[in-house]
Amino acid sequence: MSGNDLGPALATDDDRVEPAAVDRQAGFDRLIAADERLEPRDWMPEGYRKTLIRQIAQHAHSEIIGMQPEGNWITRAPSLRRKAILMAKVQDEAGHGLYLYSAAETLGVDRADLLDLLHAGRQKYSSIFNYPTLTWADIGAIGWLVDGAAIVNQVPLCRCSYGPYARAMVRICKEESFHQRQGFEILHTLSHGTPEQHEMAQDAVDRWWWPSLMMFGPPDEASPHSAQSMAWGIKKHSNDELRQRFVDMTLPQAHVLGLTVPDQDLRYDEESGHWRFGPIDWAEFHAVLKGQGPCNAQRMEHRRRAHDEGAWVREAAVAYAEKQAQREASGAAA
Ligand code: BYC
Repeated sequence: MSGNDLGPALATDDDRVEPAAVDRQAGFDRLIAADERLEPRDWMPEGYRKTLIRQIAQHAHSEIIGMQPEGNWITRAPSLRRKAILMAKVQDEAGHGLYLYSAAETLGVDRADLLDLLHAGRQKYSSIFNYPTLTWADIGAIGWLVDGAAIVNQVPLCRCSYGPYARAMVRICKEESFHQRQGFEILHTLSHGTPEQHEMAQDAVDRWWWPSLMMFGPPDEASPHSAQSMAWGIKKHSNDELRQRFVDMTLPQAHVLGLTVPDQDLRYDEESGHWRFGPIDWAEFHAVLKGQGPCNAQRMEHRRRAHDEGAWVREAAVAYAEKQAQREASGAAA
């Protein structure tokens, strides 16, 4: 007897699952095509979820490791005003880490596990934080260049396809704008101060310029994740596009500061309206990613130690939450 003799084939379990999966994928594709936001309750492909966890976790790790180079200058800030501002900025970075770990947790991961991955060297943080802060002017250069690069990279993320990440970025970007201005103001003061102060500002910019350009990631042709992340609306622009936008935005500001950037090949291209810059040392970038930057070992050692020393705070928080839950349960029972 042939199958046809039985009339329409009976639906199997597989047949029933198949249309639902197709519908879910189609729903996801529609949201992405319409440039709408996905929320944690929405179905999403596993690759999309994993990509977001990778990027948001790396971003969160960068925020908390990023507290170290600046924290290095809190006790040595040149005035009470500068100290208060720097402390507020470093606290903001901790807050950014918290929003981002919370955003990652909406994807079904635990913050504690993400931190374990960072400490085991299995998740990355931004290359930029593996450089030392040698003088007070470095605090200005970080604010102006590093936070400036962060803004250019992160403003488009406010419109990314995953709602919790996009919303976290809105607040982070507002705070980053203030950070960038305070860095600019530090450098402006130094640059227009004594010749020694000017020299110190120039030296800091010379050291932070190229690492800031590397923050945007490898060139487009060597960026394995960009194409898929852009198709999913996680990234809105390519690494090279954002790097160019940063250079175009920053060079007029360097002029106002009275400082230069260390690039012999730099020239303004009238036709395109863009600043053309010289080759980036990608060997240095890859070495830093492999753990061979000037401060990788120090940053990780400090982070692990801070984590271990904070164990009692986490234990106390858990004990307190358990006590509250017990009180509520016994209150409800009474
Ligand atoms: N450093 O295919 P690609 C801040 C990795 S916080 C280290 O282009 P993707 C601040 C990349 O992860 C600043 N690793 O990747 C805080 C990937 O490795 P895996 C942090 C880098 O994800 C405190 C591989 O290279 N900002 O501003 O499409 C104080 C291939 O790259 C870097 C964010 O995290 C790097 N620079 O694009 C002050 C923003 N670049 O995962 C300031 C959010 C690339 O395959 N993240 N890699 O092992 C992004 O926008 C994107 O993840 C990136 C990279 C543009 C960074």
